[in-house]
Amino acid sequence: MKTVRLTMAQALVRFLAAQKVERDGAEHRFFEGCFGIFGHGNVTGVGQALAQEPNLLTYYQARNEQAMVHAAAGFARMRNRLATLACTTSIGPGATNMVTGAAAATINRLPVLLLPGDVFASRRPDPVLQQLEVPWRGDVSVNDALIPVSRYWDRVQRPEQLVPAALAAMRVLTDQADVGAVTLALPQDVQTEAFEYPLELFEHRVWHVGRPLPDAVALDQAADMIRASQRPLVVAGGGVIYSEATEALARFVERTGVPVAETQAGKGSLAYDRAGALGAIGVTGTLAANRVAAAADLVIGIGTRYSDFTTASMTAFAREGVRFVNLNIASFDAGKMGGLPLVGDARAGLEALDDRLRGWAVGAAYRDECENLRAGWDREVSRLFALGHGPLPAQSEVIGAVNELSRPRDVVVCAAGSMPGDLHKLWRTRDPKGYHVEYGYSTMGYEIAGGLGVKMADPSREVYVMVGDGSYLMMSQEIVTSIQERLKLTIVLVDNQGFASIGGLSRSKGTAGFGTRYRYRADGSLGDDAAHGDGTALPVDLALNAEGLGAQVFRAGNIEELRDALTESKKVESTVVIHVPTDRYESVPSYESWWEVPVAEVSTSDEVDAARREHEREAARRRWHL
Ligand SMILES: Cc1ncc(C[n+]2csc(CCOP(=O)(O)OP(=O)(O)O)c2C)c(N)n1
Ligand SMILES: [Mg+2]
Repeated sequence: MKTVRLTMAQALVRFLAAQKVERDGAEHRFFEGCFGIFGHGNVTGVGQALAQEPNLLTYYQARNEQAMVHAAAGFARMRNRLATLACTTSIGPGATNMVTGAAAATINRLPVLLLPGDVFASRRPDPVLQQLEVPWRGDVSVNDALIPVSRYWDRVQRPEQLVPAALAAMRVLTDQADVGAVTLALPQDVQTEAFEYPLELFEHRVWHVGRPLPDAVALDQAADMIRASQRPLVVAGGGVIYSEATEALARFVERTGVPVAETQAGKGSLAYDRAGALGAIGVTGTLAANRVAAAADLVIGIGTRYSDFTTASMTAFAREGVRFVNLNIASFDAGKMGGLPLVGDARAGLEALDDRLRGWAVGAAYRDECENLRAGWDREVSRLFALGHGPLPAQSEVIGAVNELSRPRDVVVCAAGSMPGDLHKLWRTRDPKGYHVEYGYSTMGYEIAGGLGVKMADPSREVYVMVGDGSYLMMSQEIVTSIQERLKLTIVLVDNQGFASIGGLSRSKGTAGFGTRYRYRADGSLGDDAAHGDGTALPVDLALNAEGLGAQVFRAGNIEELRDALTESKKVESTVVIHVPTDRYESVPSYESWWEVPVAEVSTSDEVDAARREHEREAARRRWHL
């Protein structure tokens, strides 16, 4: 067997550069590059390897390790999980900064490869700078914190261990059911140790991503259930988009008349103006989708993991005897809601169902009812887009302006705060990849970093990052990276002076918005209103901050100025930040839905007690789906 003498890090970089993925006959690289922040734990290992052969794997510098994992995840999502970026860090804080990014990737079922440095395998210089010492165990390091948030985790203690570890990592990263963050912890000494690696390890290796069909008997059973139903509803999750099943779904809907409701990850499965498109479902759902869900007798979940936002904390599907058929590549998800599991690829499964349902369609009355609800919802969106609220605009108007002034193929990116819910309800999605809201982990700080990954994955599209002031303050530094890489982002910074979403939640539960507004401390104050404290705003200028990071900044005081800025920003070549203040108290209502958030059973406040009683009334609507 031919071998080549390389350090473990050099071998790893060569291996990563040689990995390919193929689906439907289209073959391409799996790793398009490697993000990294160097420290003593990787600069002379993985860093040396990347520097020695820079053409193998493009190196991207980031500002923060969490952010670079978000960027890699955003990239992978945009590429329908068929490509990603690796992330190399030093040991210690650089490594643990990735924990949040890893959790977000794993929860959203997105492939990212994390390569944290680790303490010396030899243990000779222990405790090395940044090493966690655990008196009761010798083989613990901070990288163990990545175990629960990784779908595969290994520590490469000897150079030859890289061979099985690298192959195992690729299996998980390309397995559509198992996918998530993969961590290979790399002790800093082992990274630099040489070994005679088999040359075959570095040959191009193609990982086939298949389209497995669900079991034929289960498909027959599912088709029987659908034929027997009067009011079926498809709940489209992220799996529809990742499997590129949106056209198959559109054909299915056209033929059968079964309407479609979308989860956050599934938004974009069916263009907003197609017959049968009921839009968002659940807590942040449309009136159309939530009405149809409440009366559905059969729910066909496709590629959804049924989060509480989708099921409205188990209150959305209210009809007695409602049944579920779940088409999902992961048996774990297919088995939820007591449903009939169809374990397989979304597109292949949908086509197989479609074949079995030839000649069948829902009744005309149901089709009409859904169409009326869809049209009614569209009018509600138009109303919210043109509220004319003042003096500060409402957030729905800001969303409307961005939606109207962006092109169909452009991408809107968001993650946390009050905007994901409003975007889920209101955004008119025209392209399957046009809507990118991270709402599995709802990570404050994902927005700009994730948006950067989206832009890297498809530079032909404009990327509109919608970020709240809170998220901006948590993680905006990748603006610098976007400028360095000449990857333009259009960032709409919606400034409502604090955590408006949680403030609203707090007020609705009797706790007056405690701790959610940016104001100087006022002793003894409970609420977030000026009336409670001294009410003085902080001398913070986020637009100036963005300017300082190198962005071209537009300050929009109202909707007209926002529209002008959006138009002007199209002519700018590098990253733009449009700062727009909004009215934190003017929010989009909820449409016949409920989210379970616990309320204190005893308190000294009448408001909290009332909220608790309300909570108990609503909680009584929760269903078991068995
Ligand atoms: C990292 C992180 N910390 C805390 C939360 C809880 N949380 C959700 S939304 C939110 C406030 C977000 O503020 P902002 O970005 O200004 O958006 P707004 O609520 O004002 O729309 C908080 C604290 C979170 N989702 N992520
Ligand atoms: Mg805010």
